[in-house]
Amino acid sequence: MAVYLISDVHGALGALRRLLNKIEFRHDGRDELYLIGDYGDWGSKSIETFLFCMELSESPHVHCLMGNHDAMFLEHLEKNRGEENITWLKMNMGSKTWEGYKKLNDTRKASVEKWLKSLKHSAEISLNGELYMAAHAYPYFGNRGNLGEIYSEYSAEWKRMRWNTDPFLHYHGRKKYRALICGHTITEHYREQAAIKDKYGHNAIFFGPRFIDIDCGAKCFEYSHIWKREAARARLAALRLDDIKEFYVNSNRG
Ligand SMILES: [Mn+2]
Repeated sequence: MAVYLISDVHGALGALRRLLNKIEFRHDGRDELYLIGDYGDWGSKSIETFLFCMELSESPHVHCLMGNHDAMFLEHLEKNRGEENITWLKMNMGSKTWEGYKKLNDTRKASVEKWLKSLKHSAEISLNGELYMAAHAYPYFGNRGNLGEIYSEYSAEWKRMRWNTDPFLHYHGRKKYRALICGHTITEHYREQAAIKDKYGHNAIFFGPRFIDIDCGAKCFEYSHIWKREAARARLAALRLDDIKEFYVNSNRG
């Protein structure tokens, strides 16, 4: 058995398919897959990625978590239907997801909404006597001392970590988890903060003190000359938790 984690596909469906082939994911129950949020927005195949992941997660061995982009999509469906939610549609590139969604028939629309509502914010992974937590971003425990007072649950959950953050610092049971596996922040961010040398010449999985960030910037498509450098570094990554093996596919063409 092997446990794989992938995050922040952001509409790069071709890359996701290539990555699943590369890791030779076995759908027969011998492997487990955690997709830890942000399925759409940015990439051209946004709604298609949602539908693909929905279908994958019909298997009891595929577990999908909620990302901040998925939460914005759901919020738009629940509260802003028919109105412009500029934060999601424009600032977070949600318009592609929304345009794709509007073209679906009513049954599919309902199943997407139902699926979004069903997504959990975190999962526990037990492997070889160790316990890990998977969450899209910062885990929120509701008892985080000062942080719990300062931030609402919503903003605490989507908070960004720094390279030397212990995400379990304020958690009563901090000995419980070996590490958090998350996405949400493109790992180049930490590399620059921590002045870490470029391991591969492209974005790579970042290993923090008690967290592993696997968002390697698959959302960075070459929209313009401004994004050229980011697109060249963009990868979709998978982490095999059993032996901490890293897998990458180039994602800059979607
Ligand atoms: Mn993201």
